[in-house]
Amino acid sequence: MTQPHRVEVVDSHTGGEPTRVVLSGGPDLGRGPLAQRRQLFEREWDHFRSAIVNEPRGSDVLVGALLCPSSEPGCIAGVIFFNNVGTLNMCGHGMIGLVVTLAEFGMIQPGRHRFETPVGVVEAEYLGKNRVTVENVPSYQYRKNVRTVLPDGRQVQGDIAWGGNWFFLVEEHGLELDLGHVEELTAFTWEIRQALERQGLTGDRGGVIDHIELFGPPRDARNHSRNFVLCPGKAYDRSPCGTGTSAKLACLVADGKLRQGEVWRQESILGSVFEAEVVRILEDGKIVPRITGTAHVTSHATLLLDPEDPFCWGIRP
Ligand code: PYC
Repeated sequence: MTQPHRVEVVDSHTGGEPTRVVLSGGPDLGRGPLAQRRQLFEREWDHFRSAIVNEPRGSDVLVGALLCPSSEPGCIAGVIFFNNVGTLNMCGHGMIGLVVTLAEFGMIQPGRHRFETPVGVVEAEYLGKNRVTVENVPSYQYRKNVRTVLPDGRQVQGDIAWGGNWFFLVEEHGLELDLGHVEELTAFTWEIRQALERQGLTGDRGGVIDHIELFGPPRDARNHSRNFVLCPGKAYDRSPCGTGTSAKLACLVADGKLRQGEVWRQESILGSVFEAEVVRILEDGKIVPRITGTAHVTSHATLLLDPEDPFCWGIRP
């Protein structure tokens, strides 16, 4: 009998959205820029991705974080985030979950730490008491007031923006953003996602718009807005979405609705909150967003990957 391969993971959630950090037992992707190692991970290790986050060990909503050595000077680690259908460019809630995990296991102290991601270096500050501020990659509004047409002829207007992933941000939709309407919200945003693809609408340089974000009034008067975010594999983000909030800030600044240093409190569909602000506006007009949120560790486990198990590599479509 072969021994199962052992993978040490720590699970956490950030405002309700789960992250599973692979501490050991992950593939060795070598050295070199993380963007290249991400491609190798996608090409050769997709079965591992699926084993970690998909059923029967995980679920559609889980985001994985593979810790790697960094190739960038000054970074303490590299991280490749992944989900039920592939890898992510960046992940804000995942970065908050990762930092709280590393702090809880004594691997970092309160203070600032830099991480390499496939789309740039991200600085995170562990503030103590489960709180983390993430200074995300430069974010920008790419196109404003873009119309897409759904199969029933309805037109939906939104902005295309980058916040570490590509987003389509919609203000006018007439839907209630609450948990009682998740099925309707998922169906609507999935239709938008497919319509964008059919019409060849993308981010800069053909970037696939794989996150759809709806906005509405907050439930809590201390907040500025509530959102519903559809993720690439059709799960919705339980947190306010760090990269989505970064994209939102970029649009607010581009539209003259938010200034550098002003705080934007983004509420999720669950009511959990990210506090966000623009810390710098770069010469090319891109913004540097800062997102603060809270994560809690929920488990520390050893996953057993037994190749004789017919579902060892997860349930994949
Ligand atoms: O927080 O950036 C984020 C995120 C992306 C997908 C799920 N969460």
